Amino acid sequence: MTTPRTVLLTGAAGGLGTLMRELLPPHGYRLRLFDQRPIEGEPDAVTAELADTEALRAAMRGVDAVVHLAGISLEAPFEKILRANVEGTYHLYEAAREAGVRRVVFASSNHAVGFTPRPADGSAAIPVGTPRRPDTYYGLSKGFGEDLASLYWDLHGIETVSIRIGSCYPEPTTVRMLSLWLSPGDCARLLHASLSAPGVGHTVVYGSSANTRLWWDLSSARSLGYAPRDDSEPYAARLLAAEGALEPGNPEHAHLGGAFCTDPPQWPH
Ligand code: NAI
Ligand code: 15L
Repeated sequence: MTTPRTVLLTGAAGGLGTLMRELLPPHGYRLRLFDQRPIEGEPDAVTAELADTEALRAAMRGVDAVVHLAGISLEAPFEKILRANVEGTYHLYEAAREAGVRRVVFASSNHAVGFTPRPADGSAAIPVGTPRRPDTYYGLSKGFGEDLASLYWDLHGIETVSIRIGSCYPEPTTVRMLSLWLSPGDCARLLHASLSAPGVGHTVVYGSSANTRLWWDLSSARSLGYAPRDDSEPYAARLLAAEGALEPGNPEHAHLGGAFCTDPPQWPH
């Protein structure tokens, strides 16, 4: 597959979408933007819900690949998750199939495996093949997205890289994030690798920077050509002084998904 040039970026108005609108074009991509919310200063952006199949079909025309970030990104009532993340991702893949788009990058999440016990210091990193243990309906919907991607590869030959993103923000803001942080620059590098690597079929990868305190195995991401440049360690002393170390007896610290396993943050809308 040649490197795609025109990429449909769904969820372009969101936190990650806003960062990637700036950081993906330098890797050689022209972006078509899609979100249910309008984007200031972007008159050509498509403002529509994923449920609007006509708008999705139109947005997909002439596109080489899709980066699918749109959806509910926290916990929400099951019916809302069903509409945005389950049905919405299905509509996205159907529109891609109809338009002949051959590559999707799907924003999965650490919450697809959120109830996986946090590895103790010095123990082996969590492999990408670890059984899914969703911590929320939100995490469950990410597992569905991964399986949908697998189905569309086997049935229709659409390739997907499903990235189980850790925490992608300009800086890590909690001790947990020291292990899961994906810097925005590394996120753009991982998206580029996922868009341009040949023959990915359906590949699941973990998405984080080269953190000293990494909990999971980045080898499947590296096999796509991803070479992370950042490490959360420079933030460690300040965050540990403010919060203290993670405690094995604290339920919020016991699993990969952190507070999503105990008191998940709710989608506000
Ligand atoms: P966000 O909540 O800031 O952005 C999501 C965007 O999707 C919003 O602009 C929203 O308007 C749009 N959206 C939601 N439902 C929609 C629908 N039905 N139709 C059209 N647009 C819809 O989330 P963020 O942080 O930017 O995350 C982007 C993606 O990455 C999400 O899928 C999230 O689950 C995933 N992710 C993000 C992580 C992070 O650290 N930011 C970690 C793991 C996964
Ligand atoms: C996610 O999947 C969420 O979308 C994001 O808001 C963060 O909470 C992130 O996981 C995390 O686990 O830090």
